[in-house]
Amino acid sequence: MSSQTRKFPDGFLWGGAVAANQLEGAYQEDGKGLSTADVSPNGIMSPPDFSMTQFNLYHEGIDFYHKYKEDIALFAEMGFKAFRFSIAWTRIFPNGDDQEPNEKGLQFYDDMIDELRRYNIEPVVTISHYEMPVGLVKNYGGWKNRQVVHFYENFARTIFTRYKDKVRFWMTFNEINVLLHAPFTGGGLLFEDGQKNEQDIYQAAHHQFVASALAVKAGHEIIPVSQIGCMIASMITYPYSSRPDDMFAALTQDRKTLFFSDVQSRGYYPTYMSNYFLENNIDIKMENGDLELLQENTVDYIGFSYYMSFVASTAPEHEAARTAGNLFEGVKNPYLQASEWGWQIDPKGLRTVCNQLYDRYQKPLFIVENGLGAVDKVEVDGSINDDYRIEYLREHIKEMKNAIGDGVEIMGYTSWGPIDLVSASTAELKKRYGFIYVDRDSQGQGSNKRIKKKSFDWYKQIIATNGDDL
Ligand code: BGP
Repeated sequence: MSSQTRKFPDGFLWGGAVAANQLEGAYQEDGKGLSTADVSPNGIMSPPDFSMTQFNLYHEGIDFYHKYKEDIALFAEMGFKAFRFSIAWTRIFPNGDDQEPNEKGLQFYDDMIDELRRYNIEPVVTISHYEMPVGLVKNYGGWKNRQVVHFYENFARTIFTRYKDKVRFWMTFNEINVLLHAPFTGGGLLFEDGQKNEQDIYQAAHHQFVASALAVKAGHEIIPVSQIGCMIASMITYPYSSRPDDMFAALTQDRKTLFFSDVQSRGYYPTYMSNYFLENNIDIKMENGDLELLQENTVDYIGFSYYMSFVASTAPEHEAARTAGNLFEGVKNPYLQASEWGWQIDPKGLRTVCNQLYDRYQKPLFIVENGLGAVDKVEVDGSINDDYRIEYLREHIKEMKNAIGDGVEIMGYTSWGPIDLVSASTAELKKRYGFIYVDRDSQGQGSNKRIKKKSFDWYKQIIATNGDDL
């Protein structure tokens, strides 16, 4: 492949990505209401604690709410072109169904966005990232209730209108497909018997599709230059062997993910899913006009996160291993190493995913999360030598570059957690992703001081050379 085709385009959006609930803290300040993250002390895969008796690190985050100027200055020093963050719904509508937005919440993001723009950093906003007002869970039952669509649309319209001159890039829901795996975090869903119930999950998904389409419609009206994307957690699945049954199992597993981007990007329910609903007695209630709305308001780009790949096997001896390893389920891939948390490291998988998504949708891709969660050690001299993180990122960026060489259109790359923040799956600060270390532990102890890791200068150099100097 010639180096001419393997080049990052001018204007490529290099940067980092975060979520409000994982770094802001200040969970009750300036009129903010309680969000689902505020009642999830053990992370996205665990049940909530509405009594709030347990210590919850999300309440404090890394205090970005007060320290954002200092942190953004560090991102600017690295040369960030883009910064992806979410707007906490509960700062704007504390209970979700409030008549008027909370001015102080709106002002916070105004100030934060202005700070980014001062450094020419493009804000990329996720409207909903793994949280919703607890009021919408308690009083409406979360996303299985159609009324929540209206509250979300109102929230989206409010922020489009407020930030219309400052924000072009938007995303409707973070990792929308994670609703299947973490229904409380993804959809505010609770099940009486504690057992996941697909009827409620897919009904909630339909409501989110409608809400997403309404947001795309409103966003395009209010901000004609806006680009509004979907965001999926990509979970590419390999067949364990060349047995045809394994191949089909991998295809079936992939469809659980791609279903979400299929609806948001192609604008209709794929037949494989409609048939699945029929066969499993899942009855999705739709309103007149829903299908037209989905069809007419598809997303402009495909945003996705990529951390690892998965394996499907139909061999009985692998059944036992299904829950081990990766975050959700899957068989161990004998060809791959894994992170300390069992996430299987697979840079080449990123190239494959890019090709797969681009073949399928023919829309620009935006890699909005990628990174290595690891335990970092502060040396006696205060340095943090995270060579393992550099290695992980370098290999992934190389494969992203190869995908560009394959002809895939990629808009940008925002690595996950450019500054250490609270982990979504563990609710701790042990699993770190940052180029910037935060002196704070999982109990919330520490000076909160920011320290540059070795990867800080490395990433700075990547951006300065637009990915030439890998
Ligand atoms: C994604 C989420 C993020 C983030 C990341 C890393 O699924 O969108 O919110 O946290 O994964 O996961 P973790 O923090 O569990 O290591």
